[in-house]
Amino acid sequence: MSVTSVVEKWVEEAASLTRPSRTVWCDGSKTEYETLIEAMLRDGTLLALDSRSYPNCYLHRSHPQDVARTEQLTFICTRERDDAGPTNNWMAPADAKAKAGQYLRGSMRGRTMHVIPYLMGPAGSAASRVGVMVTDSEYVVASMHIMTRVGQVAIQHMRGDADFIAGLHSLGDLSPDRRLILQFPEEKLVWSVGSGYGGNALLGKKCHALRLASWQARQEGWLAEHMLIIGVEDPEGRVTYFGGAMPSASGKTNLSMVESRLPGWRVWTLGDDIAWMWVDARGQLRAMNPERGVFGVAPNTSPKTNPNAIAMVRSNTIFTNVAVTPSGEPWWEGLTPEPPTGLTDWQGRPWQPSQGPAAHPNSRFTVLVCQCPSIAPNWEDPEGVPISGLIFGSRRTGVIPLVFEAFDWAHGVFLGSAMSTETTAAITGKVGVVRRDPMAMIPFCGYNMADYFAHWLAMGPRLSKPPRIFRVNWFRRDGDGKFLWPGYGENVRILKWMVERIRGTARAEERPIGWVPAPGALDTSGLDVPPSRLAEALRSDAGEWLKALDELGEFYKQFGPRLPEPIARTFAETRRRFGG
Ligand code: OXD
Ligand code: MN
Repeated sequence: MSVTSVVEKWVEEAASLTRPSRTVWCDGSKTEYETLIEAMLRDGTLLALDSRSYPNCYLHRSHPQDVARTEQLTFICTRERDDAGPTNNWMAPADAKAKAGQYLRGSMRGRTMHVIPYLMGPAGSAASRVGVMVTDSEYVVASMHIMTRVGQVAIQHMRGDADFIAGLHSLGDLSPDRRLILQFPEEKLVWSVGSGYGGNALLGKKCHALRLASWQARQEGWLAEHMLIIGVEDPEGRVTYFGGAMPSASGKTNLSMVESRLPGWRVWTLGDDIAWMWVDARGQLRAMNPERGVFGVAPNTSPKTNPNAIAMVRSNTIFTNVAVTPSGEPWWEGLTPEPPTGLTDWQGRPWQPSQGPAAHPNSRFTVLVCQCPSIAPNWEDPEGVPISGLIFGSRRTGVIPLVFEAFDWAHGVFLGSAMSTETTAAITGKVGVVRRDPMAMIPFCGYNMADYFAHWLAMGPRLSKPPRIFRVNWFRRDGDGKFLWPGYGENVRILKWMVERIRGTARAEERPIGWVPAPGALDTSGLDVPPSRLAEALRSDAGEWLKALDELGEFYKQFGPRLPEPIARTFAETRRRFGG
């Protein structure tokens, strides 16, 4: 493989720190993938699943203390603390390297260091970016094959000798006590040690395509977002494209491949987790998915909640931490109404229902996105797709209505900045605790969040027709704890209203929080949701909102004068509209 001298030098430096016994350059070929799989089947890193019902599917069991992203061990390492901002963990670059250097020194002794040149984004796109990561984990190499475009194609897209994000990954001893996920945006560098799991270890994903890309995007005038990309097709065949930000494990993958319950309407999948967006020469916002695969949450994925995902994972899939049936099929909670008998749990032990879930709540599938039956034919268009609407969604039992629309771009940015959500198993820590998560980017914004809001605001005037911004909450419950809205395939009804708003045909009522569907404006034909229940799902209660705004005000305080004035102003206006 021909690479630039800067890449070579960096790989040599990584090797002199970690001391592998050999270095292998990955070419991204099918043969390479198959050789890795064979090696992992031999040493027990992977187990083959039933080859008739799940051809070329494998199970990986991670270390029981390494099952989710560890945000408390994730740092932004900028020279100035304020550049990381109050919502990120920060470490001075020299201190971070000294600390992680202890864990990385000699960590690959007796092992192979794989060098993975990878491309984020489709071949031929000016928006695609290159990374070169090294790792001592075969599981990571195989996963990177699925999640990114590996090999010479990456090197070909470098715009200069040093135009790449460098990523150093080593499993270390997998102990959380010696684990660090370090981003150095000023050096275009990631160091990750002590974890082999998902977003901690597949460096193209959260570390590169979100944390470092968001930093680069700010410098270069584009956006790197924790967003799905979908195309919504109406019965006349017209497609409207949306980006949608939702926190981890909050239905983003489900919405990205939703099977429509409305006759004549369909949803095309372009991406399920990350969107890179830019303004084209005509002032149109465009988006592309930098990833090539899906690293999706398995529990609660079923033929009812996400039939396309179920079809997608029937072949060529690496499952992580799911349970297995006696015939060697993967299983997780929610896949079937009742668990099959004789399950082996995610740690390889015979499972009893009294022992808690058989699959880990953050168990995953890793698979090429093009295997999804709803994949859009143009999902790899180098020019991206034109975005007409942006959706901010979070998981809230109360307060936040099912759907409403921002008054304008700045108000939409305010709504994004105001997002809070109930935590899930995608990160270690307590599940179900409300935390602030602006634009679903709290774990992924690589710089000061106040500057991030300012960057979003500054995009507005550059757009000739700014996308409409919508806020959704599928998770609102009634007084008995029951969901007010059926969700899943029925969410297409909400998408239809959005498309009609964009076209100027859907009716809405003005409320203090924005435009809410007018009675009868949401298509509920054939759906058993009485108008009173829908009204309850769409309600915004002044008392609840004023309390929520007080909490938001506390959150904003930490940014001091760095909080952009339009955000502070919109916040004050919203309070006033509620009579506060
Ligand atoms: C993910 C996450 O894996 O957000 O996508 O945790
Ligand atoms: Mn995600």
